[in-house]
Amino acid sequence: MIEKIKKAIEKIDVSKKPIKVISHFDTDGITSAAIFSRALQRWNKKFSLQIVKGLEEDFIKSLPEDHLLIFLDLASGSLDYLKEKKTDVIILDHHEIMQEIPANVLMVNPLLENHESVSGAAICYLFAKTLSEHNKDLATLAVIGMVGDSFEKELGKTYDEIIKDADTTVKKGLLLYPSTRPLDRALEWSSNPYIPGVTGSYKGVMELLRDANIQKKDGKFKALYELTEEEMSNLLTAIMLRGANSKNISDMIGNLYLVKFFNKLEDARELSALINACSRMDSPAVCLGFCLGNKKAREDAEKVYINYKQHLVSALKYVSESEKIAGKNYTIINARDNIKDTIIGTVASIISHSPLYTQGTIIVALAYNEDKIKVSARLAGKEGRNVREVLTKVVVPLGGEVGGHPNAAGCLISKEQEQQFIEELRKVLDIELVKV
Ligand SMILES: [Mn+2]
Repeated sequence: MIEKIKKAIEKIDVSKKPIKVISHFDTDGITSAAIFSRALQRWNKKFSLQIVKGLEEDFIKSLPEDHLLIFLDLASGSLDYLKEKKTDVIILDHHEIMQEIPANVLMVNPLLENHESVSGAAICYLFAKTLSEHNKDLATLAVIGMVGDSFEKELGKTYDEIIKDADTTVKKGLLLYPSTRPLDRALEWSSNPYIPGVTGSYKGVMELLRDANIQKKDGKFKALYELTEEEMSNLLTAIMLRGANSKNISDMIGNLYLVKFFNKLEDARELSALINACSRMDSPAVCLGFCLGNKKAREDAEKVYINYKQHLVSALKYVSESEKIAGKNYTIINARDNIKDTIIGTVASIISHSPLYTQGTIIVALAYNEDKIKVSARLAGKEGRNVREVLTKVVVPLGGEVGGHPNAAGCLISKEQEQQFIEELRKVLDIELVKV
């Protein structure tokens, strides 16, 4: 992959056109954009940057052809549209390549050359480091992108190098964040995992810590990463007894990644959650500034993060109180303008883990996005129907496309199709039920 990166560097260096960089709005995309733009800046290259939710055909059509176009953490699935552009295109991405690579596109993608799988931010980091060893300070952002896209489960050589470059402390423990803050606060705010009776209840937190035999020291609780092995194991047992997310023990144990950020020890998962939150609250510029070490952006980002958590809580409250369309094995929640399209997927995920829905229930949630509707489908529990297939059956005849996985999928439909979509969806869900 380094050979391809060198080609990209050469192409950027000789190009006479101004550079336009386009990146994805999730944590991996934002950290990719931060690494890449800092590297270009240090290289004295002029560029503009845009953060997008996705690549629609019309958007690609509107991109200027008198620019060199560079895509980060997306575009591997949009090659047929990019083929039509009368300009050079460079893609640094890790998603599946859906069409043939056109002549005007230089693709840097680990899937293309049997490279270990890495996130977009890791590819951008390799680009930056190949440009100059001085860019090694950007490795921390690549670690945040890694946990943002959940790449930390099986790490290969590239990540060993990145983790070392970032001076990361890796510690085995309970996957609860932020692991660097007093335990009582981390537990009270924990939505992933959601711990029944504990999340959102300080009284519940105190009972849990008492059961785990963890006491205050010098007036405050230790942070998770400071716990002894015995304390960690007691805490895990106490959480399991409360039926958290009905996840099994192995899912709740993993590596904590502690990095230095703004000269403080921080949990990479918490930084990832904060960046993700800002972007979803329509403040991508704030989290980009945060990633680049801007103090004012940091203050703003923390405010937006609190706002996001409150927004999520009220969205969950809305769902619990609103009228739903319920069938035997499914629930459809049409939130319209009551929940932001950018968090509807998160809301659907959280409720699919809640004990209110039995294993195998399909949850479909809809939220408006201007003249479109964002649809998110989730399967409660681990076994049941393939929700991507269910959505595909409904959406393809309406002219849409479905992305995702068998247990979590989504799509975009137009607002005019709202009623038709819901009717067709109910038909498909009811018919599927008869078959079962
Ligand atoms: Mn990514």
